[in-house]
Amino acid sequence: MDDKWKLKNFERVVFFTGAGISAESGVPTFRGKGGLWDQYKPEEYACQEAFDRDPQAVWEFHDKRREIVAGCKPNAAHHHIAAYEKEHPNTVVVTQNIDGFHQDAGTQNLYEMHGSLWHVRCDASGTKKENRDIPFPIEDRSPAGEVWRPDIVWFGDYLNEDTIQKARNAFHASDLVVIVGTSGVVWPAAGFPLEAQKRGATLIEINPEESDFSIYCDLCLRGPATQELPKLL
Ligand code: BV8
Repeated sequence: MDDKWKLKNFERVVFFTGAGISAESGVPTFRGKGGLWDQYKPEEYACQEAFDRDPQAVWEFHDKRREIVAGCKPNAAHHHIAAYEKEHPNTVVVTQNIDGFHQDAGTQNLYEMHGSLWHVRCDASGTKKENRDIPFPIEDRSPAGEVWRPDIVWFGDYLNEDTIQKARNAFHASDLVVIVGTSGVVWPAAGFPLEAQKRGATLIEINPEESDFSIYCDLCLRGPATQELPKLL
């Protein structure tokens, strides 16, 4: 690989990550073989209507995901990114993942575009809190007497405005976006790397397979994140 792609040639790097960066930790991705959406329909287990209809079933699905994630840990790719940020404090990580592995690996400048498996919220009382119980104590009620909802951005949910704005500013200020382990099919998150490119940023993709980003990328490293990421360091 040409030396020009190495991170040392860039000033302001954004890592944009999806489920693929946690695949080598043992956490299932969404699409592709064995993907989560193969076994569970998001409209039945991961959307506001399903939660309003049957909060118990939605929490059982998310308890299963908590159990899987709790049995896994960040892999070398998460740790490489956290170590790079220690040396280069203006690095930003924008993730679509909800597993918390970037924080566990030590990443500080992080935006979780789709929320967190370890936070719950009540829209009626406008409150949110961290909770790591497995199973989630669904009998606990919020200050408004409601069942706490996973603080996750489901299909049809609006993303958090403040998070979007801060993430967008980071993309617009970047000169390199490293896209790690995402199919690029979910919007509006998928649009951000392209906005960065329009403003002159270089796009590098790390993914064993083609994604919706591939045709836009300046470089595609076709392999697993733990193998390909070190090539940029
Ligand atoms: C919204 C919850 C406003 C979290 C998820 C514009 C155009 C088209 C559609 C829309 C649009 N705007 C809105 C929509 C609708 C919708 C959408 O994007 N639909 C798509 C599917 C067409 N978007 C929304 O609803 C968003 N809300 O826009 O609000 C609004 C409101 C109402 C009406 C209109 C607009 C909310 C989107 C958030 C949805 N939440 N999940 C969770 O449960 O985890 S989606 C889910 O997909 C996850 O969040 C996940 O993060 C996201 C993206 O998936 P990936 O991370 O990319 O994972 P995937 O499995 O797809 O790919 C893994 C990749 O890794 C693969 O490429 C694989 O090859 C690679 N890989 C595998 N192993 C490795 C690897 N890579 C590296 N190393 C490895 N070892």
